[in-house]
Amino acid sequence: MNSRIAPAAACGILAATLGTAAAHLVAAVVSPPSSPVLAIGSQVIDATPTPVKEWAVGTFGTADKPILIGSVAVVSLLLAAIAGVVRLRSRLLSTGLLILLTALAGAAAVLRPSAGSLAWLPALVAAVVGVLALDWLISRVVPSESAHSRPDQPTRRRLFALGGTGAAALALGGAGQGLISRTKPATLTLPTPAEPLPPLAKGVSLGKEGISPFITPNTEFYRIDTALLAPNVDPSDWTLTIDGDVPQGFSLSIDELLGLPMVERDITLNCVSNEVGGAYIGSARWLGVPTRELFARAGLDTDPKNPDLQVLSTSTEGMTISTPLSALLDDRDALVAVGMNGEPLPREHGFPARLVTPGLYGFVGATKWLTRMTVTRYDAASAYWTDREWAIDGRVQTQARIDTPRALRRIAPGRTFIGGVAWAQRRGISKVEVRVDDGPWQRATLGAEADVDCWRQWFLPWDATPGRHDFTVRATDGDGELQTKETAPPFPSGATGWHTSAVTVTD
Ligand SMILES: Nc1nc2c(c(=O)[nH]1)N[C@H]1C(S)=C(S)[C@@H](COP(=O)(O)O)O[C@H]1N2
Ligand SMILES: [Mo]
Repeated sequence: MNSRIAPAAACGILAATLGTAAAHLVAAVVSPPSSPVLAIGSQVIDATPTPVKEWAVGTFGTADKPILIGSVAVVSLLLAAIAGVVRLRSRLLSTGLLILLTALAGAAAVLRPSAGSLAWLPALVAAVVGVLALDWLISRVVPSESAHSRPDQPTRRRLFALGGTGAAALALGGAGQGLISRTKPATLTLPTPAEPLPPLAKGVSLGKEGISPFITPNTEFYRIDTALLAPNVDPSDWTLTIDGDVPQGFSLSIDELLGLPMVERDITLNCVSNEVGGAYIGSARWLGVPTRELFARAGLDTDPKNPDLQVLSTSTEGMTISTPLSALLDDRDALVAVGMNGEPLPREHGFPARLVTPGLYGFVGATKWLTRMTVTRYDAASAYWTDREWAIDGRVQTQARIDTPRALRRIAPGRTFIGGVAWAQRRGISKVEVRVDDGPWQRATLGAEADVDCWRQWFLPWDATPGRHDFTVRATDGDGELQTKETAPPFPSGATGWHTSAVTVTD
């Protein structure tokens, strides 16, 4: 018996891998998010409790997704191994187990908000291929129980069956993955803005090596979302709907949206999950339609400051985000953006349209792959992160970050500088101060302000003397308020505290 368990487990794993790979390929053709791997992964993301998610983002950063897929794979393969071993006792039971597993994947796919009408198909393929492959592999690979049955295959043939199945799975899965990543991203032609911004003033950039560039290139812009696969939205199938408590709801096609007068705005966007000193922040020149105009077109005539009202926005893959209605109506120019630094939104950043709300963290104001904005009351509907206990009021905290010298570097003695960025969207930055070791607070030089909703660069000349040195930085916002020294973690309202850093200066 014992000599049969390991081969049976191997058969289970390879049969499930082959089934999953075949399903991945079918999904690549009919609807990528319905691949068992992606569908189950997405459901697990949504079901993960906030503290675990925070821990994962904090520990693995943006590698959290590959790690999640890996964990799901390990658990699935374990169950597949069990199905293989069970097959030795009962064909019915092991087939049942495989069908149950694939049915779960099918349910996960069908329940995704972006599920197409064929979302069940990949799971069915996984079930059929998995069950047939297990039958075939067991008959080829597992030694027979008694001498009375058929003679065993030679070892060489057994290994060949296992290896062949593995190779077939690699080929199918690889072909699927190739198709998914090769799908040509859709694109569109941006209109010229009705209200263009002048080129950025020279002074916004201090021209100092090591300080974050004032405008973050699109390819380096941080990406945070729950989507395992960034939706590949076909603009010709896409609409933006404004509805809910508005007199005249309406929908716009992409051409209708692009035909509306567009404005440009320089806005810094950051994630509530950003630790003090963290990298989940970037600045871009956005092109879009002020949300105010869209709600005016819908005839909205409620009190623009009513704090009980929200806009529940929905994305094509089913994300929901609550934004205070007041923030989308006031003069801050929240945008339905279609352009980012002169290009259509990259797929990872919400193509073809996203919300950008200055002064609010992304999780309450920056819905990507936006498709609907519903005016409603906070007590009538809740959104994804609100359901996970994050703050409703997602106003950004004042922060300053040291970019250079990089933490824990060894640098040469002599004249150098300490530099970075500081932000307090909506309020602006009026002062940045730096303390070296236990010295006095020294006022840093600020780069010019492009907009109160954009970060500012800062630097302080410094004579580096041999030994270890600690830096602390703190910002004061445009209202004269010093950023709080009290430290808070990102959950639930954004991290606070002063950023510190240290370097060693060589002799
Ligand atoms: N559809 C969708 N939109 C989303 C999210 C998401 O998970 N799904 N994440 C939000 C969060 S938490 C942030 S910080 C910003 C990040 O935008 P970026 O990836 O373009 O930097 O997008 C927001 N919009
Ligand atoms: Mo975020």
